[in-house]
Amino acid sequence: MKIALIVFTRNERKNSEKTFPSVSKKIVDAIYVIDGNSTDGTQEFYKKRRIKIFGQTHRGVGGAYESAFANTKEDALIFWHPDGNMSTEDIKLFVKLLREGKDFIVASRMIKGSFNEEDNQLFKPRKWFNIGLAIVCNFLWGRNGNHATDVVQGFRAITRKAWKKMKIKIPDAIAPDLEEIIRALKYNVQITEFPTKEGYRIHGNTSMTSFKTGRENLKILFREIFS
Ligand SMILES: Nc1nc2c(ncn2[C@@H]2O[C@H](COP(=O)(O)OP(=O)(O)OP(=O)(O)O)[C@@H](O)[C@H]2O)c(=O)[nH]1
Ligand SMILES: [Mg+2]
Repeated sequence: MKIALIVFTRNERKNSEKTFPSVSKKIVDAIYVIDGNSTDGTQEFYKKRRIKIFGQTHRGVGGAYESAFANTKEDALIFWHPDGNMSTEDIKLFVKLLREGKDFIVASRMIKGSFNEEDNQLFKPRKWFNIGLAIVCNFLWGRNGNHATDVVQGFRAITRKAWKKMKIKIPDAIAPDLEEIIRALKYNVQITEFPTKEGYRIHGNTSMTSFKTGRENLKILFREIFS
């Protein structure tokens, strides 16, 4: 089985300088960047390191997923963001689980042994919203023990075979992570989770406000309920 690491970037040069050096290059067969028109030298950073970069035809992070599956040939893709949120150590765990035959793996920030960026706060609106989404999804579509605890986490690995089963042509620009989880539950793609410790974004701001992302996640949820 060939495995590729996919790095999603939009203006992540400064963060990439800090996080990318600790990615172990030998444990995957290839590394690709899907870049959403960065203007801060992100592309130059990866070009210098001989990493192949692809653009995207469709908008947002959803467009980045589409581009990743359309432009690569590897049997499984591990998705990683260089902004500081995602541990580089955990990439090894994804590789191990893929080699064991798992189809869809998520690094959960919601289970024992994990850490969510809001865990140090008393009020955790994003976390609570995500817990609510997970409860609804598992209730509506969880079958044969298949379920997810972190339905909006982008740190995940998906095999090409599973991707085809999920029947997503062009993923939603803003809420593709939830969309993929729902389709996996609907079409019986087994989800495997392990606990991860979420880091804080190092430089820059999120490309999506919580409100906008929350609203889009609800839109996807209702679309999937009524389709
Ligand atoms: N290819 C591509 N990457 C994107 C796009 N928008 C955001 N990204 C990248 O996707 C990853 C996730 O976006 P973030 O802005 O970090 O979203 P987030 O993790 O919810 O927000 P933070 O909590 O601020 O980290 C980052 O590595 C971004 O650089 C896009 O349109 N295309
Ligand atoms: Mg992030």
